[in-house]
Amino acid sequence: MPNIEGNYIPKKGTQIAIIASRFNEFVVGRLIEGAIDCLKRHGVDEKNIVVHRVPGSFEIPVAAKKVARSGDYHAVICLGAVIRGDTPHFEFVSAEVSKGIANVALETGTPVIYGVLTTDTIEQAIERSGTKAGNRGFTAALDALEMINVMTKISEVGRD
Ligand code: INI
Repeated sequence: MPNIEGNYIPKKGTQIAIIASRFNEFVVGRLIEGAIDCLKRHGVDEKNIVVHRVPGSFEIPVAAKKVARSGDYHAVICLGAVIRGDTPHFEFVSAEVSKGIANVALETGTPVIYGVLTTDTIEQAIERSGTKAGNRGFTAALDALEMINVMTKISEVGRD
């Protein structure tokens, strides 16, 4: 029984959209850098990476949906940082962005990657945006490359 699994090797001309919130810019800016660094180092042409900025994580799904529906991109990488404060706002924003991104992926069939940090503290967010716990932007970009490849392979099964 053959296994189907993706690699991280993009085809020439691979087009990637990044949707990133401005809220918590000091964290999200590092996530964007990590994602672009990963994509370029795996062979994606920088001119084929388009960064779209939205106000906060709550706005990511609607922008991701429009971009995914355009058919112009092979994957959409969503980047944001929702950091718990003293109000229930954290719960609402984090629930909506995660449900929203999942819905966009399912509705459009496009790989839409969840690279939104949801942390209790600013320190945890900093740790996950390029310091001691890695950079979630970089790994979200890896997830995008893998999903593009595996979705292509799934489409190709049985065609020859
Ligand atoms: N947006 C975030 O991306 N992260 C947060 O931590 C956050 N908090 O905690 O308030 C946040 N709020 C803004 C929200 O995403 C919307 O932009 C705003 O409510 C307008 O719809």
